[in-house]
Formats: sequence, structure tokens, C-alpha cells
Amino acid sequence: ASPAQGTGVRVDGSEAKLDVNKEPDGSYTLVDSTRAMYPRTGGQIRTYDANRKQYTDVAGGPVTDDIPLSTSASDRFDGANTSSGAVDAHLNAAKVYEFYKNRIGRDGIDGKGGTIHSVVNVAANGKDYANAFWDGSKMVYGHMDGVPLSVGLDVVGHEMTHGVTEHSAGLVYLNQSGALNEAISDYFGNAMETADKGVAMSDPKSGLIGEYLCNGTKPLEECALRDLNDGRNAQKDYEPITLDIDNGGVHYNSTIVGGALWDIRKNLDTELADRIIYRSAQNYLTPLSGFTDMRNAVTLAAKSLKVSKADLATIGRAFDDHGIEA
Ligand code: ASN
Ligand code: ZN
Repeated sequence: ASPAQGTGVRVDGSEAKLDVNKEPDGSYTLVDSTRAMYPRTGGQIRTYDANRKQYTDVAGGPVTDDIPLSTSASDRFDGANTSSGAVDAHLNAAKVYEFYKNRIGRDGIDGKGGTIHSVVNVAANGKDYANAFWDGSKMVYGHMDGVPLSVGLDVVGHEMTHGVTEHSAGLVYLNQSGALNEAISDYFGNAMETADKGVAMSDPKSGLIGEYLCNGTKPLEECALRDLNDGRNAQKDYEPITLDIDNGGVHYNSTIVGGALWDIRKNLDTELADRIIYRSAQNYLTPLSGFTDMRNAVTLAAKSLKVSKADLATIGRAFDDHGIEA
């Protein structure tokens, strides 16, 4: 196969240049070989179509042979490649890759330019599977009310950041460490989306997660999955929850830390905030770190980047305001 440029039609109808492969039989596949920071690793961004296969059969381990790459007879990807969510997944994975490369200096999920795999169009017992996840090796996406989860850059960034976290802090996906893992995924997913869309941090909607999945029947604040601006259902104090519910409430308690991190991004230079939060997770967290550890980690990362006294005070206030004391 040889690298080629094609055109993709997103779910919202917009078109974009797509990095694809031309296969020996003349067809085109969603394989982007253009981005690896260290080309010798040959890392690619590959997008596959599960064609409504059961999500539990797709989860875990490498992509199996019965799940084909998203393929088009011509260099235009539309129709089934749009409705499956493949075009959006392929474009958004590249955007996440570029954010980590350009803003952070990280080469992909594993930091070594390894291939990034996304599987779209999974189902749950023949119905829409209204979620997305990182399974330890790849991203997997379903549909919510008919809309592919991969249309949300915040969702794609969230899932890929789970992979980054697995390759670095290794935060255990339970209780406080799990909620912290969630908060870091929410932070980076949403940071990428606001940067990409040019949304001002002062916009009250800047904290919404998953708002691009909304179909207009409800106000965005009600339809979004979460709000890092302490909006609807914001969690105030950490509540221990039994492990059989949401891994100990990892999505329930995550907005406590996510809210603090988003405050930091609102009140510091956004690029500096992104570098501080990334560094805190890379250098100062361990698998069982909790909320107080995160406060300490962010403070240490900020000091190591020689931020101003005023910025340090802002960071302290963000955690104070979310009940995470020094
Ligand atoms: N979308 C969810 C997440 O990535 C799926 C899960 O519960 N792991 O947090
Ligand atoms: Zn998550």
C-alpha cells in the first residue's frame, strides 16, 4: 500500500482532506502513515469498521482479522464510512496526535510513535452502543441516538488520553485514582476541543463534554455528558461509592478534580496549563494517587516549570475551591 490523500465527509456534512492508503487492488483504506514523529517506527493511525459487531467481542487485545479497515472504492470516504463514524474517528485521532506532538512533545499514545487503532461502529445486542472506551490497546466507539461518538474531539481526546495515562501514571481505574484518571482524560479531551474550535475559556459552555453529540432536542447543558465548569450535577465532595457502581464512581467523582483543573486552564495561559497538567501526570503521580496527590503533583510540576507566584496561588485556589486541601 502507498500513502495517498483522499477526501472525507464528516457526520456534520463538512469535508476534509484525509490521509489514507491506496491498496494494491486500487481501493483506499483509512490508514494514515504521515504523522509518526520518528518515521523509522512506522507508526500509523488505523481506523476499522466493526459493522455492528457486539462491543464486548471487540474489546481487549489487538484488532482481530474479522474487523476490516474502513475501505472505499474511491479516494472519497462518505456514505457508510461517514455514518459508521470512521471519517470523524480518523480525523479526530490525527488531531489528538498533533495536539500531543505539537503542544506537549509526546509521540502518540505510547510516546514512541506506536500505531494508533480505532474501531468504530460497534453495537450492543444489535442496538446502538451509546459509549466509547479505551480497551488497553485501542479505542472503540458506538453511537448515541444514532450519532457516532467519534464526532466529539473531546470524546476522542478523552479515550486516547486513557491510553496515554496507561502508558505513564498508570492510574488504577477504581475509586479516587480512577476518578483522577477520568479527570485527566476529561481535561485533555476538552482542552483539545476548545483549542481546535477556538472556544474562549471564558465561554460558560467551554467545560461541556460531549456537546457535539447533541442532536438539538435538549439544551446543550442538559444533553452534555459532563461539565467541567461546575455546572449541572457538579460533584462537590468526594463520595466513596461501592466498586460495583461505575468502578467506585470514577465518572461521578471525576468532576471534583476536573473542575479544579479546568479552573487552572481558565486562569493561566492555556498552553502553560496544558504543560503543567501533563507534567504532573507524567512525573509526579503513581498508580494509586488520589486527589490530594494530584494537588501536590500539579504544584510540583508548576514549580518545576518556574511559573510565577501568582500562578501558583491560582493553582492553590482552584484546588481549594473544589475541596482538595493542601
Ligand atoms: N466512555 C467511558 C470512559 O472512557 C467508558 C468507560 O467507562 N471506560 O470513561
Ligand atoms: Zn474515561
